[in-house]
Amino acid sequence: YRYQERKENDREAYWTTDEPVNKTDRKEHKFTDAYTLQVPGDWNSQAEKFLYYEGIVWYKKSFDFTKSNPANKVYLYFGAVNYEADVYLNGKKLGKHKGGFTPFNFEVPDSVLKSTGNYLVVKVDNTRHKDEVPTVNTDWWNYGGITRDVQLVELPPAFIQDYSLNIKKGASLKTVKNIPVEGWVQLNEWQNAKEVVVEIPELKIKKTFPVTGNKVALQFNLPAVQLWSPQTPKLYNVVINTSTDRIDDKVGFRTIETAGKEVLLNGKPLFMRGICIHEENSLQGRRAYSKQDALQLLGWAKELGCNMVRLAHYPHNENMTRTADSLGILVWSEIPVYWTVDFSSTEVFEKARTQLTEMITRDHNRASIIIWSVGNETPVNPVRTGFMRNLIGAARSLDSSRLVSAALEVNYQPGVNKIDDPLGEYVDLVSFNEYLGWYSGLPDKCRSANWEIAYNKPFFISETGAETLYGFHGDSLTRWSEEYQEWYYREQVAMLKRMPDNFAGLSPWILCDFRSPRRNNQTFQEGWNNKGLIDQKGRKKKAFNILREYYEEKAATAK
Ligand code: ADA
Repeated sequence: YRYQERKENDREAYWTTDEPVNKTDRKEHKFTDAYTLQVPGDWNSQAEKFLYYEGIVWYKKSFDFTKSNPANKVYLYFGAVNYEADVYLNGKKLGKHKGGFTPFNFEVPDSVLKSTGNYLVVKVDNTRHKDEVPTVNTDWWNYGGITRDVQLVELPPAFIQDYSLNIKKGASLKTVKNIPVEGWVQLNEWQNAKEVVVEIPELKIKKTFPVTGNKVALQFNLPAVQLWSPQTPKLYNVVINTSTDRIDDKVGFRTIETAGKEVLLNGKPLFMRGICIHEENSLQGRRAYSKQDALQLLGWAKELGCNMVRLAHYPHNENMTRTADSLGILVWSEIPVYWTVDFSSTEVFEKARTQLTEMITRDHNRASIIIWSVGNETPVNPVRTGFMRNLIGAARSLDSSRLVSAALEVNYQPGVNKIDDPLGEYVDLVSFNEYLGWYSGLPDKCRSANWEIAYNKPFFISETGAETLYGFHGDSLTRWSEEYQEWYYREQVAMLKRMPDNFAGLSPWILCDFRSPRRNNQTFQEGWNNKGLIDQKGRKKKAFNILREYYEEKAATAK
């Protein structure tokens, strides 16, 4: 595996096929018996024989439930089901949902709900299809199942659906006194509601707003506030009351914007010391879902010196974004428009837009999230650019208070690496993935790299990385060795130090080794993508320290 012994760009060295390996032929799997599966949880990791299983699983569960008030409404809420869910209660179909990483809910009619012996059945299908989002090819494991919490939610007939609170756009943050805040409260019905009361006890704020429609506009000033930032992730309890319903939440106040070549957090230049993360607990080889999982992943990111994470390549569970809020870690959140989907199809666009809407609806009150990403490495062509541009527009109209980006590809030309994807025109932050020294050439290629960014905007390296197997050692020319990855990071860091001044940060690929059906090099992969800085057993590879040193240096030099 010494570099000289292999051809440059020898893709065989990285994976054996571009098509996913079909170990998932359903005919081979005639599982007819019943199993007990944990929810939340993917099925693949719950029994050895399910590891490769892709197809249909029927879940059933019975429960008793008595409403505390007969007039109340009941909803069945799913944090996420991968990919398709058909939900039945007591033999009646409540609804269907597609999309593996976002929440959905169905109202449970009184005529269906019983006080004892309710029978919930969910048909889950994770079969990949070309016309879905994501499509057939992904470089991550297609964990199937009810992967997040399911909740039965009881609400008063008139309830609060959603709310938003943000520092007013353009507000001056020169003093932390009297900062204007704006927002809204969304009610499912408003005719009998008189007022909405918003309280932030710690700031002694109690404001009353008259109800004149479903959406109640909020506007008030914060007398003195500690802004949310990675250094001071201050969260305030917010209580929203109508006469019939009440919401308790914890929110942080901060602004995020770009100005010329810079990203500004609370009006100050920000350098993002990031890392990419998959929603996976590598130690247990399963989808991550719990608060403990979030603390482990984000804790490692902190140890690395990060102030930011890119949650690739789909919306992660809410524990991640809530934990990021409390730990003070900035977040890039993404929808799985990954590589090539059918960009010419309006149905596919609607599927992507639905996931974008569900992601933003769930998390738009999380201070940690500063970037919505509409996709990853989509190949440049006019049809795709129209599709992506419309998604960017959709993200902005759902939430104008954050940056919009997408991980773009580099246009490699002789002597110059160009970032000239036409999408650069429409995003706030020009982001791209590069693997100089892994997918082509040696890491010292970075020394002569010439970057040309066609847009006068801040730019961000959303991926860079090299594979290595923890504990495999050699000289730095030995591919897959820890020394090669270490060298790769050294050369990358040296290159980053020469980047133009609109360089706003990076999120290397990736925090942990992760499962991927594409990665079938038998010596070094065996179904894992090993670009992690941390291996399957939680052990840190040598390159971890290279990146940490760079981040320590960046943190010390303010920006
Ligand atoms: C792509 C892709 C990632 C990851 C990476 C790799 O850039 O965006 O999902 O799989 O390749 O490891 O090669």
